[in-house]
Amino acid sequence: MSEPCVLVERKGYVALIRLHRPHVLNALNQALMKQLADRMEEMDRDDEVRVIVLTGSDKAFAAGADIQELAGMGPTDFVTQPYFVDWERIRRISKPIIAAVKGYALGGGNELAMCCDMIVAGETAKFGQPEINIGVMPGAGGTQRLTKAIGKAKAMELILTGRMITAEEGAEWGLVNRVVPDEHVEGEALDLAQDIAKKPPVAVRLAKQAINKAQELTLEQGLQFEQHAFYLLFSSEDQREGMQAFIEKRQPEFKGK
Ligand code: CO8
Repeated sequence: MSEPCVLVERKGYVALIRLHRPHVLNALNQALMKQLADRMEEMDRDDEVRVIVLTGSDKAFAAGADIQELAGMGPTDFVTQPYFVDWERIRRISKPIIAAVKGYALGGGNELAMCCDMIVAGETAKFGQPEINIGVMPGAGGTQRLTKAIGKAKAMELILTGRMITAEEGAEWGLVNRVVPDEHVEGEALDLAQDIAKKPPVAVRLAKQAINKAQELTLEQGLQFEQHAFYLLFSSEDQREGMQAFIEKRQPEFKGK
């Protein structure tokens, strides 16, 4: 069995997943990505988990793909192994995922943070796509997600120069939701997660899906998806509970049904 490079803790309805390859700044090798996708799918199926927080260490969320592993690969290895399948599994997780980033989020590390739905960053965190410096370019969504997050001009600059940006710049540019002192990153991400965990879980999952559709579909298709998801929620107990609680002037208690 491969070494555990992903650790999981439960905090009520929140699962905290920690990347754990500290000797290489959490470089993302295939074993780590498979473990991460396995754990995330388990959490996605578990009714006792409503939100996932993904974090790394103080020094690095993740410093990118494992360059030692990449250096030995040929083009067909990406197909035969297959290298990107676990990224696709993570993209399909339906519960909200919050990245809690301290230290470096570079290359595949930044791409992984961008696979998450929100990013809480420490004030000394650094984000970037430095692949250009090692003769390649982003391969796990960097050119697409970064461009959607911060726009073409800034994405060009970051990807073509490989320069890192601070958490503050990331927040100004729309990549990062919140910047907090480093020691509060995990706490802040967990508070945000606990807040979302109190909301009706089915509505949360459908809202996540609908927001992601805004990145992929035309406005007309996106509006149609949104309306169908909205109608569907009227078959849920949580819709009745939410509206009844409002009318009775009490706090709702959502069950995820
Ligand atoms: N891969 C493998 N090992 C790494 C990586 C990495 N990406 N990053 C750091 N390490 C290792 C170092 O080799 C070093 O090991 P050792 O102690 O055995 O020499 C250890 O981690 C500590 O690193 P440093 O001594 O370099 O620490 P510094 O504080 O001096 O520097 C940096 C930190 C700036 C983060 C530096 O380590 C660095 O530049 N790392 C590489 C960053 C990078 O280029 N990332 C992009 C990689 S390519 C990529 O992500 C492609 C994505 C597309 C596919 C995604 C699939 C997963």
